[in-house]
Parts: sequence; C-alpha cells; structure tokens
Amino acid sequence: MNIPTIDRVEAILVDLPTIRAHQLAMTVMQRQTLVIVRLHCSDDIEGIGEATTIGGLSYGEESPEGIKLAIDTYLAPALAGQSADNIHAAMQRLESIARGNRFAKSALETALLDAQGKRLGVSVATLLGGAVRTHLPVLWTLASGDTARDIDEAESFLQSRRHNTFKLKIGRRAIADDVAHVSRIKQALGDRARVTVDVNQAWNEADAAGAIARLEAAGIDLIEQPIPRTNLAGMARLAARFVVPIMADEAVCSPEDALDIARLGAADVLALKIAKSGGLYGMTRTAAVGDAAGMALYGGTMLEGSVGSVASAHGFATLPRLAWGTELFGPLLLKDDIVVNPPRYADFDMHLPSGPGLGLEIDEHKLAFYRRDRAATSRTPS
Ligand code: MUC
Ligand code: MG
Repeated sequence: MNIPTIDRVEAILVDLPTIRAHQLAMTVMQRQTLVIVRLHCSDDIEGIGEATTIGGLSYGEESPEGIKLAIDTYLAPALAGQSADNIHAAMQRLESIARGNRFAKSALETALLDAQGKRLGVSVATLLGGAVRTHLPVLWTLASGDTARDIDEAESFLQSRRHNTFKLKIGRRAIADDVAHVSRIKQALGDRARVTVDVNQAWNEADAAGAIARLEAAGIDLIEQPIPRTNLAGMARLAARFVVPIMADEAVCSPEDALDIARLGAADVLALKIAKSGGLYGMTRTAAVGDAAGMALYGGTMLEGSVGSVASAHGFATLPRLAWGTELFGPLLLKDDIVVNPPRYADFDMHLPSGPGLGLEIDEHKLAFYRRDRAATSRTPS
C-alpha cells in the first residue's frame, strides 16, 4: 500500500465581521480573523484546520499574520513530503524545527487529523479514542459593553433555549463599575442562569481579593483568570481564600503548566483550548494532568469559527469529565461562515457533526469572498 504524503499546505487569512462589538479587558473586537489551513495530501485527501486568536497581538503572542508567515515560511516546507498518516511523527518534526508557535501547530495538527479521519472514514473524536458525549453544553459571553443590552441578550437566549450560562467579560472598567454591572445582570437573571466572569488578567491580587469578595456575595459562579498568568502564588492565595471557584485560562497552556498549578493549588478549574495547547493532543494531555490532580475541566475557545470550534468539540467530547461544559459559541458571534454545514446549537448544547474527519465542508464561494488576499474589486457577494 502506498503511504500518503503531505503535498502542500495553504494558510489563508479570513476576515469575518462579528454580530456586535465584543468587549474584552484588552481589546474591542468588531471582526474576527481566522487563519484557515488547507493541507493537501498525495492521495487527494484534503484536511482543514484553523488557528485563530483574539485582537491581533493583544491576547496572545501569535497574530493571524504571524501565524500565516510561520506556516508559509517554516512549518509547511518542513511537512512537505512527510507521511500524512503519522500525525505524531509530523508534529514531532515541527517541534524539532520550531519553538512555540502553538496556534500555528494546532491548525496543522487539526488538518492532519481531519485528513486521516477522512482517509479512514472515521471522525476526529474516534481517532482520539472515541467520544463519550455527542453534544456539549455551550455558554454565551455577554460583552456588548452595555448592561441593559446584555440582560436583553441573556433573556432572549434563555427563552430560545440556546444558552443558560453566561460569561461576562470584565476588567476593562473601574472595579466598582464592573461589580455593579455583573451584580445587575445576576440579579436580573436570578437562579434561571449561571453567571461567570472572565477578567483576562486585568487585576492585581489586592484588587482581585476585594472584587471577588463582592462577586461571590452577588452569587457569581466562577472567576476566570483574575490576575496575571505568571502570578501563580497569588492565584493560589485567592483560590484558598474564596469558596467561588477560580479558573486558570491564560495560566494554563501545557501539561507542565497544569502540573505547576496542581502543585501550588493555583486554580480549581482549568480552561482547555486546543490553540494554546499546540493542538488536540496537547489539550488532552493537559486535561489528563488536571483531571488526575482533581481539578475540574472547561472547554475553552479563542473565538474560533466553525472549523476551530468543531475541532475543539471533537477533543472535548472525548474527555471523561468536563464539569464546566464549554464556551464553543464562536461561530454564533460571527455574521457569516465559511463552511457549508456549521455546527448545530439547540437545547443549550452544541451538537457534534457526523461524518468523517471534522465532518465539515468548506463553502468555496464564502471563502473566496472573505479571504483577505482577494482584491475588493474582484469580490462578488453571494
Ligand atoms: C477568553 O479569554 O476566555 C472566550 C470567550 C470570550 O468571549 O472570549 C474568549 C477568550
Ligand atoms: Mg479567558
């Protein structure tokens, strides 16, 4: 039997508008840039993957443009001619020629898994050992910047049974304003919804201690990354001081990070993301360390579109325990999509697509329309 090899890899920047402004501690998003990877193999099978970050360089150390440059210049040439059906060997080769660049590597690993799944006629979750759930709870982030609008948004999603947990992005305004905003939303929703907050590292430890005391009293269910990711000792003190669980997000990118957090008791919950983990296998290894240490797990997002969100869902579906559900709502924040069959959301859950690989098909017309390297004049609306 001929062993399929990797022929060619494309990395495509895709700019999609968001349905509304999305305000986080470090940036306000009006659009999202996806880096879509298409990996072509010698047996005519194509695998797709996605590397997406938030707000250019404002969230993480890789920008969409940098990810494309790293893939085009270094990672794709290193993969050319390699066996397409040995994903670990391909990823090890990338490790040996490039440090870091986890988002770029994650997109390539996803594309290899998608191709291999299509080749074998099985889903990515099956390749990873099998899904233990076919649908995943999905929260929604309220981040319009306006309290009344956020309450309206939450009410409409509760009514349509799309979401019953809401994450509030705070850390941008004065603490007193943030606490008042969060408390008003929790008061309006009451026991009908769970409310969590994500501070994205914006507070120092002393401010965090004061704010968390007030958020706990207001009935908030979870506090995500209140202080800088490097201050694990501070996170441990906060986790010991409060009953409300503290979640690590930016602080946990690898199994080694999870081990440090476990040793120090620096979090009660870990936010897992395939991009920051360098791929699905890195995410599941990180999850295993957290799980073994007795920490609860949560399926995080970098606000990816359908490709990255569905890839994440395949991985999260295989985890034995996922106590805090997921936030894989990225496709719903975007005005349009570049796949023909976006994931289905119903009854507070995201439903895993069926079909080999990721179970997704690129919409060529939409991709051609939204890709950045298309001259504006040659774009034709659908
Ligand atoms: C983050 O830090 O968790 C996830 C949801 C959202 O609105 O932003 C992201 C990033
Ligand atoms: Mg976060």
